[in-house]
Amino acid sequence: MYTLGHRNPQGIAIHPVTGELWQSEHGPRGGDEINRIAAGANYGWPTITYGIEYSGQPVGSGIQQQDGLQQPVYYWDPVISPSGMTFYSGSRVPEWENNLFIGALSGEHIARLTIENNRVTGEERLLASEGQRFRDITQGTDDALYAITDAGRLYRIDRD
Ligand SMILES: [Ca+2]
Repeated sequence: MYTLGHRNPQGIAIHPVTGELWQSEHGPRGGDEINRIAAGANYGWPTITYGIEYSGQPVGSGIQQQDGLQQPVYYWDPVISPSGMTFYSGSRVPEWENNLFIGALSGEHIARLTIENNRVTGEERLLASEGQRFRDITQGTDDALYAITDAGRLYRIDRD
């Protein structure tokens, strides 16, 4: 086993500069996470979470932090249901360099996260007007991004 304490992992991607593994997962209500993965670490579920049960009750003892358990890099409240994700390492859109792009299912958009020193410094929502559940996203050999939806659509995304 490499890591533990994940709830509902959905996406995985390698940071183009650090080479580290990043991961998305669905939390309970208010607890969707992005995590930076380190071998042997425990990511906390079900002991710590920023979410609550869908019934409105706390999860376990309702704590968000505990020694020895990893904090997420980022979490969403309200949730967006993050799914597949990729870092951008292309040259077509320079301002996207090393940003993290994540498909959102219930959120129905592509989340673009800017990251500095392993912390999220900004979030933009792309294609939010499309009304699509975005399932996965990857970078093409043309340095555009390609995203697929549960409805069977494929989107090509760039900033031309
Ligand atoms: Ca966690």
